[in-house]
Amino acid sequence: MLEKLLRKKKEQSGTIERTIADEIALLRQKQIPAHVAIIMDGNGRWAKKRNLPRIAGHHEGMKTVRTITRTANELGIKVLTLYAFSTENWKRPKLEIDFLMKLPGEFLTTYLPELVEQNVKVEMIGDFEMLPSHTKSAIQKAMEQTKQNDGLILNFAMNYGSRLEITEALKDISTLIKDGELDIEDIDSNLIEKHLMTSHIPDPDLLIRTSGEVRLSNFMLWQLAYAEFIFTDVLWPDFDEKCLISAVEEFQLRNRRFGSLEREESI
Ligand code: V07
Repeated sequence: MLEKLLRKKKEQSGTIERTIADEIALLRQKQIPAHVAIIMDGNGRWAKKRNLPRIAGHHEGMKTVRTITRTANELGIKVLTLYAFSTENWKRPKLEIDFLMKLPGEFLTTYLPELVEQNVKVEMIGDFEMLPSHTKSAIQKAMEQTKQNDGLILNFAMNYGSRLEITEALKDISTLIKDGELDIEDIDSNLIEKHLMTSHIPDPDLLIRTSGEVRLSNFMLWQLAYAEFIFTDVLWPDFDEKCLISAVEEFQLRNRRFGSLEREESI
């Protein structure tokens, strides 16, 4: 009742302020991107601005992963792929790598119960074997405990690099040809897709990169062929539910311009 009165008052004064829940309900009336992929950049910069060590930024970024996962789920997004660690990131200082490799364990100790409760399924793309064993077991446990869930797929790109992924796919296909199980004529984009790490999920409809950099940095090069790209200056630790909502809003505006045209035909 009080809420209703307050809203009326707001409406009369001309400042209709929608709640996050209202915004989400509105967005859900139009097309929601099935797969959103995010390059979570700007954690180091966030820390530097506050005279904190880089790892403090990574830790704060981990909290954003929780918020954005919850909001993505509420929006009805089916797959959220987050670039957590690239094949290039091994070049960073050892202490920073050691800290980063502890984050999956900490994230899952803190948030796995609520992921289970929210029907989220944890998955991973990337070279799993190269990860430290404590990182591997944390991720394995999360995948195991959420494998029955059929809500949002929270897909972490860990020790992932797109060129490595495509290289591995090429090797797999070549082996099949060498062994006589496949002919060169069988190679088409469908077949190549089947040998990528994302063979069971749709291509991203929307790519978001935070922190003002306008590069793909070896992220899902094949899969992003038709995605909408949104680059924002917001640093990842500051990226909140409103930022995700704005990005989906922007996606819907852009998509509307396609009309009935097929994406591929409208270049
Ligand atoms: C990492 C926090 C987010 C910003 C980007 C860099 C730092 C969550 C995870 C994670 C990964 C796998 C998993 C559960 C959680 C993570 C790394 C870095 C390496 F199963 N955040 N986060 N992993 N950062």
